[in-house]
Amino acid sequence: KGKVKNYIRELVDEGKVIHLSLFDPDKVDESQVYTIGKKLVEAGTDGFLIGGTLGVSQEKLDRIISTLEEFGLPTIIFPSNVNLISSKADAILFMSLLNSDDLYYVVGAQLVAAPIIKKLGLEVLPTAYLIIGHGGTAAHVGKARVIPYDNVELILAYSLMARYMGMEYIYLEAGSGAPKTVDPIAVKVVKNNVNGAIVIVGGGIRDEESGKLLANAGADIIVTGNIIEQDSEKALKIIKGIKSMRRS
Ligand code: 1GP
Repeated sequence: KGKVKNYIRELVDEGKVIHLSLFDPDKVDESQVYTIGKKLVEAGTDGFLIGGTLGVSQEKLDRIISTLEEFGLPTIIFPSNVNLISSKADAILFMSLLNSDDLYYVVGAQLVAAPIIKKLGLEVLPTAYLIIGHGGTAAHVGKARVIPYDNVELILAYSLMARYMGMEYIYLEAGSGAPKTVDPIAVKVVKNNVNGAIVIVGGGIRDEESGKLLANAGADIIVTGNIIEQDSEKALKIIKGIKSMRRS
């Protein structure tokens, strides 16, 4: 119990920045999952997130998790809805889209999911999901009242709220495929004020430089999705860049 949480905490305590590779079961070519996964692991990725907003079937989800499991790194579900729960995974980001206008994405799906997660015995990572800037498909489907990229005050207010509610992970999301990442300044302000919460940053990270800037700003976990499928060499560079960093 608490295996994934401890794994993350230990890496952070060692001063390392964590990289998670996101696989969207709807987008990825299944026959490539093992080959790509192997390269990511060799480059130093610390684990896998599996999830996507549209068109995910349970069977495909299970198969992809089973393939990734072979690398011995944590497999974590990144759910967009209740259909993305799998007993094959090690843990699930139990997310609430705090800036959604639709209660379903704040507490509704979570209500339906909770008893299922209990039955499966999945490890839960309590996560505030904040959609910022571009927001991508997730913002549209999740009816997010998107927080502007430069509204640091609002990003911080949401993050503090999440922390005071007891959430341990804060995911600052610019949206998959976003033209611009979350602003490193926002990451810095959040990290400095959330009293040890793990800050996850993702959306639009396509080069080593952006990954490093966000990590330098205080991101504990960097997530890359699209770039893995679009240009795996670039993805490997991002990982190596992040993994070469140490915090004091
Ligand atoms: C999306 O944060 C993730 O939910 C990753 O985004 O696909 O743009 O890397 P990208």
